[in-house]
Amino acid sequence: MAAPIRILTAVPICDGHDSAINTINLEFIRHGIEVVYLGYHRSVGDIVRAAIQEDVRAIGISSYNGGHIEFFAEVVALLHKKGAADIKVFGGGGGTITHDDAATMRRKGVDEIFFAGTSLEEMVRFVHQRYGKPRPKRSRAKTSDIELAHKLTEIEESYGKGKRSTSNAQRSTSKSKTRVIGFTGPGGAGKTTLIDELVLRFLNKDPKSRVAILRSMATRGQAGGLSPATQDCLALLARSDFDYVIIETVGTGQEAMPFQKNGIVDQTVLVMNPDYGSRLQLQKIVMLDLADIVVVNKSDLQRAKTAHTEIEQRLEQNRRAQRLVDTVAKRHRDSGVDKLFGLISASDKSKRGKERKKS
Ligand code: B12
Repeated sequence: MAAPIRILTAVPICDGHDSAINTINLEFIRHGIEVVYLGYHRSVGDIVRAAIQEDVRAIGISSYNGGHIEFFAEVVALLHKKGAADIKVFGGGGGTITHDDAATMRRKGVDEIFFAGTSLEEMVRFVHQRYGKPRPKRSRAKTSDIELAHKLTEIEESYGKGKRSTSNAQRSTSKSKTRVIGFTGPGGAGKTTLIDELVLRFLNKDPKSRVAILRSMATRGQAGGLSPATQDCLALLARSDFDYVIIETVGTGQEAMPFQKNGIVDQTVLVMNPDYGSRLQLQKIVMLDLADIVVVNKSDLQRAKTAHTEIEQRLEQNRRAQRLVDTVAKRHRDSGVDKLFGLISASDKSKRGKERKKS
């Protein structure tokens, strides 16, 4: 089976019109296109860096607030400068982008601009036809980011061609100095926001530290929250001199235990939303038995105190040294996130200490 087309979409800086792109994203996903949505108010630099790291085929930009001729052209120019000219650019923006503007934009390297009245089917057809062909053989990457991104794609695609998981991946990861931290939990619990806040703290503590985030890789049909290619991708990242690798699963269900079987992570964090229903629901959440740290995020919500007590009682049944932390990840400098960061770095120190003693 051909590998799914992966694209990145975004709305330019100083533009909050995200309603069109949200609809278009959903339609793309419904038609098997993998979409990495970067959000609105995004700079040229952010868009190009993410597109390179995610190794996408194309960038779709939705632009309403003007400046589109310059913005799209800067994206194309930066891609060229970074040696990533094989990533193409297309987009739209209602009546703001005129036909004359679109002609100028095409001359500056934009593949296509869609106007008001275009059907969603037409856009989906365009993406399949223009970006669906296998990539031509790519020349040697100019930067380590591009090289790493290409290798991760190769691994993902080898699984699409029927490759099975290997145990070598795990062995090579366990030898490396890289700490692997796995985040899981139901969709909407705030995993991504929490990871963003933790990464800020890692970088504040040591601006030179290298952090890789394997974030919600498309699972391509595999149940449980992780892509089948995760172990091999992780082994590659561990060999690529990162201090921390953070894996985030897609939103998982009650029976999911994404990290348990293969043992690829050093520490697991279960992120929960206080609104999980009745306390009986907690008995069914397998990760409550397995996680090293359980986080009740959104602890500013009314039900959070009750959730904390109920989860604490549930964890007591396990008689393990599990930790429970309350956070409000959307709040900068949240003391709960500081505490979580402390727990992660403390365990880091103790593990490194043990390794040093062993050697
Ligand atoms: C909805 C809307 C809003 C909503 C946005 C809600 C949201 N979260 O997106 C609200 C009310 C918040 C809003 C606010 C503002 N808006 Co407004 N808004 C619109 C409006 C009415 C519709 C845009 C829209 O979503 N259309 C629906 C989409 C699906 O259809 P479409 O635009 O025709 O797009 C087609 C194609 O272009 C294609 N397409 C679009 N994007 C992409 C991307 C890709 C990748 C692809 C493949 C295709 C594609 O898809 C559609 C297919 O048919 C337009 C007017 C208009 N008619 O365009 C003004 C408009 C864009 N807004 C405008 C302005 C000025 C503002 C404000 C600055 C107003 C103010 N002073 O506060 C603020 C700015 C907000 C901000 N933070 O940026 C101006 C922009 C003028 C300009 N560029 O010079 C417009 C043009 C209205 C006008 N005539 O003055 N706005």
